[in-house]
Amino acid sequence: MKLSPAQLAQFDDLGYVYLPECFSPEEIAAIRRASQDVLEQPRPEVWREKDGSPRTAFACQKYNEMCRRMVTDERLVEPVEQLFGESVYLHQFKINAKAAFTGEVWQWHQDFPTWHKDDGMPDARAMNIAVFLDDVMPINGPLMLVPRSHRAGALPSAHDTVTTSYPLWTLDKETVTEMVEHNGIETPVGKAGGVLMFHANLVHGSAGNITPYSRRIAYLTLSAVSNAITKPTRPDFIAHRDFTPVKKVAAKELADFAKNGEAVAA
Ligand SMILES: O=C(O)CCC(=O)C(=O)O
Repeated sequence: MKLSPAQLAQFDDLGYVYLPECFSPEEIAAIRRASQDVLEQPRPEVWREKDGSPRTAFACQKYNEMCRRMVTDERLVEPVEQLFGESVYLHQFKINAKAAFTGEVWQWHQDFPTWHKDDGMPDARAMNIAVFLDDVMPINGPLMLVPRSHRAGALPSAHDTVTTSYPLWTLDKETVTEMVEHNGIETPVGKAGGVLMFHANLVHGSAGNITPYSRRIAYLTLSAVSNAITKPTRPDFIAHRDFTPVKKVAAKELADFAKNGEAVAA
């Protein structure tokens, strides 16, 4: 799946592009079952909020077949290859739960500074591509993006190990205020099955979820192969060390697996 010239222009201008209805309801139902399975597992890759509810399941492509298949799906891989003009490898895969009632905040940040400072990623030639597993609404902790903020490059950040269970290089209030004064805040919302791609230097965050509606999102972080990390300090399940180019497969493969499940796997 390639981005159209209009979508490429939007990505360049705003720093993100939202693609509705990329995955069918049947596929999403199967991915949701997979996410339920991985988020419930008591393993070091599954991080929890302070109250014990799941926050993030990292590297679930290594312990769930549906997640493994998502990593190679052409709908997710091809647009990123197109933007970088080369093959990509998987830097990270995660499912963020943002659970009903208890899902906590993601502080304001850009992704690249964390990848650069913690993993030794050379350039902002990587990005998150998010698959909405639930309907993302204005009320259940949607991603909040500051459009055009990617043009500012990597902004000064501080290591926050206190606010949530997940350490992150975050932006201070003054920086966020200045960015927002110029550009505002946008919240791409939409039905489960939509896909959101955003630039590694786009300022973003999300509020807590006190609604009865969970807001699960799966994220592939794909990096240009020429941009492999050089000094990883985080565990392999957070910053992968396998820089093999992802070999994309046709969307039909995942659709068939969602339909026939174990029969196909066997
Ligand atoms: O899922 C969210 O609300 C935010 C996740 C995020 O910003 C990240 O993983 O960098």
